[in-house]
Amino acid sequence: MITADFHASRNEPRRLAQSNYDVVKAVVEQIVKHSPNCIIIVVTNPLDAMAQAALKVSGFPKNRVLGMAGVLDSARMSTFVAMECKVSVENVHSFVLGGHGDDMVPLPLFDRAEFPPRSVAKESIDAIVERTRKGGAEIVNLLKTGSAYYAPSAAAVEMVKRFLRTRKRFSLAPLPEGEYGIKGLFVGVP
Ligand code: 2OP
Repeated sequence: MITADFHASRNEPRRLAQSNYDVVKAVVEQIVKHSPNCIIIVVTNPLDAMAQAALKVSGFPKNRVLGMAGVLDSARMSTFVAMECKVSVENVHSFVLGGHGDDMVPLPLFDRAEFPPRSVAKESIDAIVERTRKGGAEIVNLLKTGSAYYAPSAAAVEMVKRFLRTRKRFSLAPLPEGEYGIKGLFVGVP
């Protein structure tokens, strides 16, 4: 797992890419040296650019370099849904697709929740979608310096567990080659 969100928020992708590229490159070189058969899960922002960098520097096939997006963002969305509906977060399953940033696509699939359907006002749904999109930035702004370490770390661990223990569907950010009509970008897909 690579995580190195130094110095800048994900809303400043150019500056972030410049400061994080060297870190990602150095870490990936060590990964390749010491663990040549591993799967790399890139957590570093800007996610697409850093996953591209990890793929290139590692020389790994694309099925061994993945971005960690959906699990983190879905967990945040589930939290907000649970707070709104006053149910346990354990009973909410959310799905967030697309890029990891303010343009991500949180899907308000409340019908998938394992609790009796209840009407959620459109304004509340819109607020949940918006807060999910800006969840990382919200934490970064609260911390003032550094990045949102805890949720990304927990989400990366959760992603590894799902790889190893379940075949349950979840979203991650691979490099599609035309699947879902997407090519050449690390974005969240099912
Ligand atoms: C996050 O979403 C900052 O991208 C980081 O926690």
